[in-house]
Amino acid sequence: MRLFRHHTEVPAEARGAVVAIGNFDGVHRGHQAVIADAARQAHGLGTTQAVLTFEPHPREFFQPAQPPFRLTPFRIKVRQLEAMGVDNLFVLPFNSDLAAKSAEAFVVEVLSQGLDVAHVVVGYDFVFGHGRRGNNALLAELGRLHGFGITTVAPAASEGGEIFSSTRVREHLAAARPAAAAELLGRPWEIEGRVEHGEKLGRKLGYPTANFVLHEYLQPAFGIYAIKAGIDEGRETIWHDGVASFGYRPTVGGTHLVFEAHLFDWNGDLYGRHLRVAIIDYLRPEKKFDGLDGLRAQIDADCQAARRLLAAYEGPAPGAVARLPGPAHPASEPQSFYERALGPRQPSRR
Ligand code: RBF
Ligand code: MG
Repeated sequence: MRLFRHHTEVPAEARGAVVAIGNFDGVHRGHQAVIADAARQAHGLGTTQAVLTFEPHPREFFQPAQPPFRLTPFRIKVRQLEAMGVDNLFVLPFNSDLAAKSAEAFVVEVLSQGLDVAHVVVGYDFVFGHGRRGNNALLAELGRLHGFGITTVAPAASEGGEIFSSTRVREHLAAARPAAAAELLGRPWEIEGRVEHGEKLGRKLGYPTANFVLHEYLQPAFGIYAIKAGIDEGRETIWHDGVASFGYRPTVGGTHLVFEAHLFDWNGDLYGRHLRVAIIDYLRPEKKFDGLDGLRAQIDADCQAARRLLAAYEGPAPGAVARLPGPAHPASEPQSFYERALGPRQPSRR
């Protein structure tokens, strides 16, 4: 996959693609259907497929003060799309220039002149252009004018009858329903990052934890979770069962929010390592105990409960990727644009 951060001077081999457009936060099963449709049509037309998205998320641009809400921060989204087998990814900077572009200017300058799109695929609720005034009907009309077609992918629902939607996934996570979120995403929701130094109190408790800063990630419900933690081992991610706590740690008089994970059957030092934490199940809200003994006994019970739940888990695998239809796409060349732009690729294929 090649990553472009601009829509001008696009090389000939990346022009004329079938392009899926959207914010695609979460890259959930609805997004996957839109992108797969683009891949299928590209294959039929004998051209490349591409994804066009925006960074920051337009909502982050318009409402910078609102609490973090991202399901997939930029590099996580890039990795997911690359693992699916996307040919070309256009990530346009969402700035005042882009925000000021009318729907018509967006179609002419970006889609027609910039990318010379063969066809565009969008979700049913796609809106674009200044003031969000462009919708699918306008896109189709402008497409006719500029010589490309539009496919609007209808809303699709999970086996449980729930429409795939980023907002729905966020609601599930905020309401302590990680399994429901995973059903919409097609994989458990993940947080990943570099492990920070903690207070070392966990070690005294007998439960050393790896601490994370969530940065722009959505904050899930406070409480205790059963997790699978992914450690990068060369080209592979190895998943270990564990538990995590997200909250203020009232028992130890915590003053700030901490996300910390304890891995079963692991006794190495995780500090400074890159860790993925797939959130599988919710165990309970956090509580204030009278002392460390009460807390330790509760954590013992949490670990037992988590081991049972994780052993019986039958939902989508952590890090699951829905490969796109069509010809198999080679992984990026070493030192690709992707790696130059984002740093070394994290191995992600299962
Ligand atoms: N801290 C609390 O104050 N209340 C809790 O209910 C609580 N539950 C936890 C459950 C697990 C499985 C883990 C790993 C930690 C929990 N903690 C809780 C956080 C604990 O206080 C913390 O790990 C140590 O203070 C070290 O940072
Ligand atoms: Mg810790």
